[in-house]
This record gives sequence, C-alpha cells and structure tokens, in this order.
Amino acid sequence: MPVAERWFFALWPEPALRRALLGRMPGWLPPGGRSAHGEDLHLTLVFLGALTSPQLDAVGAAVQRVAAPSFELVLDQLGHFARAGAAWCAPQQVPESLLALQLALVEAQRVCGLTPEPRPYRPHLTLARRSAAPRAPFGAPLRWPVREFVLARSVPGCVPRYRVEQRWSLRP
Ligand code: 2AM
Repeated sequence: MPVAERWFFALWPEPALRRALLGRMPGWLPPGGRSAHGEDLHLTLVFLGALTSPQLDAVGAAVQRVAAPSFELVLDQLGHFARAGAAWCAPQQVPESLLALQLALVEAQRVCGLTPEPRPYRPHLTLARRSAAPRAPFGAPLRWPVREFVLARSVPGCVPRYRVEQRWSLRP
C-alpha cells in the first residue's frame, strides 16, 4: 500500500538561518545519526496527518481566519527525544505569540473535524533521527524573526522529504 502524504503547519527558516543551523550541525551531532536534509529543517506548529482533498480545502479556509502577529524566536538549546531517537534544537523561552499561533491553528484543525495531537506541544526543529543526544553546547543563540507560517507536506521516498505548499504572513 502506498505511504500517505502527511500534512503539517510549520515555521520554515529563511535560507540564512538554515545555513547557520547546517553549519553547526556537524559540531552538535554525535556520529551515527541520520541528519535532516538542510531544506527539511522546520519547526512544526500542528501535525495534521493524512488529509482528503475536501479536508485540505476546509483547513485552508479555516486558516484564513487566523490573525497573528510576527515574533522572534531565539534558538539556544539542544535536546533529544530518547524514544524517537531525535536530536533537536529549540528556543528555551517560548514566546506567547508562538503559543497563541499554535493554538489558533489547533482550533482551525478542530473546526475542520480533525483530531488534535493529545501530547503537549514542544516546539523544536528536528536535526537528526536515529541519533544519540547532542554532546556539544549550543553556542551563540540564533535569532529567528518569524514573519510567516506555512502548510507543508511529506513526500514519501523523496529527499528533501518535505514540500511547502502554502504560506501565510503574520501581522507586522
Ligand atoms: P518531529 O520532527 O519531531 O518528528 C512532519 O512529520 C512533522 O510533523 C515533523 O516535524 C514531526 O515532528 C511532526 N509531527 C508531530 N506529530 C507527529 C506525528 N504524530 N507523526 C509524525 N510527525 C509528527
């Protein structure tokens, strides 16, 4: 059976931040893991999973009602989800605006009849899978001015693995 495309809302780093992350990853990550492709680096807001075409249309319409301000993220922390074997980076301080945006998108998901993820939201960018924990310090914080969010999908069997399908600007 073919693997279904999976959809998710995310923050997608600009090329300069992507390059900065990629430049540091070899120093951060222990050998042996599977590093993310540079173009796949992102911070998931809401995981939607497989969607039918009508569900996709409904999600697109519901998101038109989301009005959220721009904000800045300061990436300054490395971590590891041991069960998933995922090494990640994240902001230690999670801005209220990020949480408000994430909640608004969960609400859009809910009004479309989709079931939100029951686990608590832990914003992060996955750097590598099948990885041990990062051993190095983060180094100087990386600032990320967040001006938009995106709807992306996984493309099974492809590298890079994810495609951005739609973008929405945040209020200046
Ligand atoms: P991860 O990087 O921590 O695995 C696409 O799969 C994106 O959605 C990934 O960033 C992934 O987070 C996230 N995601 C959240 N919940 C997921 C789930 N139940 N299954 C797969 N991916 C999920």
